[in-house]
Amino acid sequence: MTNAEIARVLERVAIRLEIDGANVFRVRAYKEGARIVAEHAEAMSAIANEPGALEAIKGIGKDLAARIRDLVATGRTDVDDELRAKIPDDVVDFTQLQGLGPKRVKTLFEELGIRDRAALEAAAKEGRLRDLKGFGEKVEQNVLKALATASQWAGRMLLAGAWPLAHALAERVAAVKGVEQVELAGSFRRRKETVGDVDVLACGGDPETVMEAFATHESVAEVLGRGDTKCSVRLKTGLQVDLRLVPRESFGAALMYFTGSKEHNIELRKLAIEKGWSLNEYGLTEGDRVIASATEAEVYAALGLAWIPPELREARGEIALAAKHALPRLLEREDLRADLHMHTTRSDGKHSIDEMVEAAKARGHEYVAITEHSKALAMANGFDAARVRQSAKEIAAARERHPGFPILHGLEVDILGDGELDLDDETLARLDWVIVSIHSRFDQAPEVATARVLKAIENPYVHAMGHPTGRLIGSREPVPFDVEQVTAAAARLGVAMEINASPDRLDLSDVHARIARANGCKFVIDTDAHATGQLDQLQFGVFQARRAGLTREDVLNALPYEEFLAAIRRRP
Ligand code: DGT
Ligand code: CA
Ligand code: CA
Ligand code: ZN
Repeated sequence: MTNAEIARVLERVAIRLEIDGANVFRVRAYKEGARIVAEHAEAMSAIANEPGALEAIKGIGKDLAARIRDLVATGRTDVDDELRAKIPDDVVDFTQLQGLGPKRVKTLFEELGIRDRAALEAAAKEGRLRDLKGFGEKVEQNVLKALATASQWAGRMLLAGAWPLAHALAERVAAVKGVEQVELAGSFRRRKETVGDVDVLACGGDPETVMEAFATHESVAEVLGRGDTKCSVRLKTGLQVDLRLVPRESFGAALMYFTGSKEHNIELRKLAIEKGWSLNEYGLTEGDRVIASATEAEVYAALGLAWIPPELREARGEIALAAKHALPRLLEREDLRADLHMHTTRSDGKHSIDEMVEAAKARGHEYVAITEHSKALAMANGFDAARVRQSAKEIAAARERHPGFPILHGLEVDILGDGELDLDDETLARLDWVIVSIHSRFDQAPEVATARVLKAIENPYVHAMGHPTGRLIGSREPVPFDVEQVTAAAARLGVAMEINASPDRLDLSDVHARIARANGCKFVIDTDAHATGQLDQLQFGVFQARRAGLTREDVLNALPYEEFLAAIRRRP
């Protein structure tokens, strides 16, 4: 088992323990253990047999170490087996639904005996949730909404979740003797925020050996089908992966076809037909004559088009731009010089200012902003005015320890329900970098939400809007404010829109960011990291930016520090 797989088991044990009413310390130990394993650099499987090696990791005690050894050795552990026999998978998944934490799920499970999604939906529709202790009519409605949202995403996985699995399988195939090319195609290559399945293409090598290497990878749970040119597997995480072996002379055409999107392919095929040709996964042809097939660039060129980056292949006008050779030069990870949204132990982060700064430097950043929460998020130790004054001293001290590396004193200030900000202007004026975010009242009517956000960004001390719509992929719909109106106002006011790189946020979405760009907004792409490892997630924000057609010029944290300071919103 990989660290991610072990972490997932521990995480689900923690949730089941909580539903089961176990001691809070035990629950916390498993939760912490899951996080530590997920973020640990060495593979658990590599060190499990070294006496004392697991126990030596901070946060892993004797009990957890034994569980991890079980998982490494057999893929199972008895505490998990026992809890699974008691509490079904669906019930664990309920805790991911907006408005249902382990406490409420425990009530549903114990009082109503709800064991699966259908039963939950039925109970909510029949009005049987509202009278439960700690529920009410609002929670009941939210459960119905959350179920609808979740079913829309059912069967899909976050790109970031599929990322290590897909790469591991591709590497395994690439290592087979004779294999010449391997590419991850489909929505994965288009860097869509979620993927239905992963499509791997390869050429070269002995088909039997290639398929065998793929089908026997340790992450595979089940082989769904296997032939000479195609093999489909389901991984232990539930993700389906298809491998196709294609002829080397038509690898480019196959890569284009299986990268999609389907809508993009259809437009391309129309273009080919207009020229009296045909286009499929084997090539661009005129009768028996092959016009182009070996590389994507050749096929696009033969159609009179510039090569189109996969992130743009969604039939959103990219073909017309490619015909005029006017595609945007999309942003790249290397263009970013800073991360301007991160938390430390001072609010709800896991690492200190120094640890975050060092980690940011190690990732090549030239400056950062430290942005704790404001007081409305009491559970996250949000800052009040006095705490901001003290924070200024802490940041000044940190600057002394990191000469030549600018640290902006920032804050992520809550937008209250009525559009007021959580802190007064005098306090905001002390900060170098003010992000405003919505962390409450996600269920307002569109007009109310629009007025709320407009009021918030009118405040002259605001520099950027953090995870603007508040959506959580698979569990929470965006706050329904009018994106056209808000982004037009933001552009006029000089308030940047964030593309939050956290894999389950990716907020603004590609579609919303396109609207914002068309309205003239500037952007920041930030991780919102709550731990050093999460600073690596910046790439997922870059992918989303590319899908929105953003260039370096659109993004404030692509600027060198001095230019960044000159470009952010002017204050009174
Ligand atoms: P997914 O897996 O739902 O996240 O999305 P995709 O885009 O990866 O879709 P998938 O896996 O069904 O197929 C991979 C690519 O193969 C797709 O992007 C385009 C191509 N493709 C599949 N079916 C068709 C089709 O019926 N017509 C055309 N033109 N292309 C197709
Ligand atoms: Ca796919
Ligand atoms: Ca597929
Ligand atoms: Zn944040």
